[in-house]
Amino acid sequence: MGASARVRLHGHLDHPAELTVEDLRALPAHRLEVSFDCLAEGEQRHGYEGPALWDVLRAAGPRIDFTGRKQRLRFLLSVSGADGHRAVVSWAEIDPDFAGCRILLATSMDGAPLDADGPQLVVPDDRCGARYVSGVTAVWLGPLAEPAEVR
Ligand SMILES: Nc1nc2c(c(=O)[nH]1)N[C@H]1C(S)=C(S)[C@@H](COP(=O)(O)O)O[C@H]1N2
Ligand SMILES: [Mo]
Repeated sequence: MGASARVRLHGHLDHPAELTVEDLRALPAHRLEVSFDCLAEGEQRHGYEGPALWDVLRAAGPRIDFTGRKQRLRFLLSVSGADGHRAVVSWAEIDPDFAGCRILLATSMDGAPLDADGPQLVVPDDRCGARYVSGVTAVWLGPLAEPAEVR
C-alpha cells in the first residue's frame, strides 16, 4: 500500500472524484462505537470516525431526480475493497427520507488513521461484520436495470 490510498467515486455523478482519506476529513466527521459479529472471529468492537457516506455522495453530485421520492429507489452503491471484497448499499438505506442509516466511510479505526490502507465502510445497523469493507478503493452509484424476466 502507498502512503495515501485513493477512493474512486464513479457512476451517475456530476463530479466523479478520486479522494484520499485526507480529502474525506474535509467533510463533517461522525464518531461511532460499534460491535458486530464475525463468522470467523466472533464479536468485534471498534471505534470509527469519518464522514457519512451520504455526505460523500452528495458532494459528488448524484445524478438522481430528487423532485419526487420514487425515482431514487432504483439506485444503489457498490463499495469495493482492495482485495476484491464488495458490498452493495441501496440508496434508500442512506437517504434520510427512507432508512437514513448512518453509514460512514471511516478515516480512522480505534484512533489509527486509515490513510495508507484506505477508508472502511461502517454499517452500524448490521449484526454481521461482512459489509464493513476495508481498504475501500471505489464507490459506484447507479440505477439497477430492470431485472431480466424469468422464463
Ligand atoms: N476488504 C475487505 N473488507 C472486509 C472483509 C474482507 O474480506 N475484505 N471481511 C469483512 C468481515 S467478514 C468482517 S467480520 C470484518 C472484520 O473486521 P475487523 O477485522 O476490522 O474486525 O471486515 C469485513 N471487511
Ligand atoms: Mo467476518
